[in-house]
Amino acid sequence: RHKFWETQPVGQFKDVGDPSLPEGPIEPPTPLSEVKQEPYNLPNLYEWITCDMNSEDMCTEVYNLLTNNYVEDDENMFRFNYSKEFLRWALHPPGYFKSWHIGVRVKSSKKLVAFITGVPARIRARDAVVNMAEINFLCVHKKLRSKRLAPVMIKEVTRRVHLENIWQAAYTAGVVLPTPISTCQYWHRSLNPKKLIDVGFSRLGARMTMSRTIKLYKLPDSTATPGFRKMEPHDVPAVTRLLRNYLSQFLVAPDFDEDDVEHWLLPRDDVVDSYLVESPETHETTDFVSFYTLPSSILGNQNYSTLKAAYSYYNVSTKTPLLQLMNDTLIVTKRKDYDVFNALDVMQNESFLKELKFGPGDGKLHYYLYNYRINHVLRPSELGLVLL
Ligand code: YNC
Ligand code: MG
Repeated sequence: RHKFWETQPVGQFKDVGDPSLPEGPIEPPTPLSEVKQEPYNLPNLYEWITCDMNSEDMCTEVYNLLTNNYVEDDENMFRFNYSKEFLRWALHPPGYFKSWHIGVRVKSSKKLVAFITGVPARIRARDAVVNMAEINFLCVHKKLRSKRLAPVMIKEVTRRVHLENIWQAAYTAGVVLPTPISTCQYWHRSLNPKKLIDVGFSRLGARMTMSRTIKLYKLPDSTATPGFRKMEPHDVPAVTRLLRNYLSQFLVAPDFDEDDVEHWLLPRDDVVDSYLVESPETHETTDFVSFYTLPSSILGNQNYSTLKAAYSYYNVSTKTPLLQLMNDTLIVTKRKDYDVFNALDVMQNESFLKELKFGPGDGKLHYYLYNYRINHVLRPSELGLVLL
């Protein structure tokens, strides 16, 4: 059934729920000298390239490939439209390897037709902190689909990850593969319901008028929590402490140090935003929220071309109730003119989704680990990881 995935060191369907299998690496590392030194073969018309995302031209080529060929919803109404600035951020964390940013070109025309990336991350599974690659942005041009190019892309990124002496990976996908460590769901909070209905993202509820719907989703103009403010560079140590402590409760979560927090969480315009609560009395940092910006192209609508979406990232509440923090976050995103706020049901997100008028999306997001077995399927609330 899965001609490629059956050959890979991943949990197989026949093994799901077998408690006799040990947790941890499925295969031991091989000596680096035994890792294949040459790239995998591509069909003759194509060639591998390593993408320098600091080059404006390269970044534009990748941006164009993804803008036209990356992930769509089931009804092909929307397609992710990651910005160039976002791609640069996502691909340049501390210790990144340029060799893990992989493209495929047509030899004759030099046209970029496929892409896959990895970035290094320390991910904790129960008590073990494991050096992993986070694999993302796998994309094959629409005209080259179903030709078994994806398995070659995956084997090549795996080879290049192995060359850095890293043997595990984490990734998410909308499709079911062998085998998810967890299956999560997106929830959507309308900020601009009229536009969302006009473009077919949402539908007018039964017995609802447009004006009642607009009223239902209305938000106050200003945030409610005293001391709620944007994160600044000097906050990195306090946020790192807060986040490390918070993430320690989940079964699978990133192991962030200060350099990671500086990269992944310091605000960057239209890429990632973070806010925290600094207690007006003690000046302690007690709570934290963050979201990233990922617009979607609206396919074939006369009036609108992009949907501006914010995605919940990492949130921590110790003093301010999470519900209130997230309501303040909705207020911030509404003020910044986002159309919708999206959140997965991971971590403690379930505790605010319904109350804050999020509705469940269709389609699931499956989380996977490569060459690492977890012995039971995690509930989304046991997962402390958000991939971009
Ligand atoms: C997918 N999303 O099952 P079997 S997510 C992994 N992730 O293999 P072909 C996928 N595998 O079942 P196409 C996959 N989608 O026969 C399909 N597959 O064993 C498997 N879409 O290959 C599939 N981006 O080339 C099958 O399929 C085999 O031409 C079929 O290409 C697939 O980034 C794709 O959704 C997704 O661009 C490239 O459809 C194409 O259809 C496309 O004939 C739109 O492939 C964009 C899209 C995927 C977003 C993502 C995470 C990717 C993770 C990859 C796995 C990483 C493993 C760890 C590696 C490092 C290890 C270390 C150490
Ligand atoms: Mg293909």
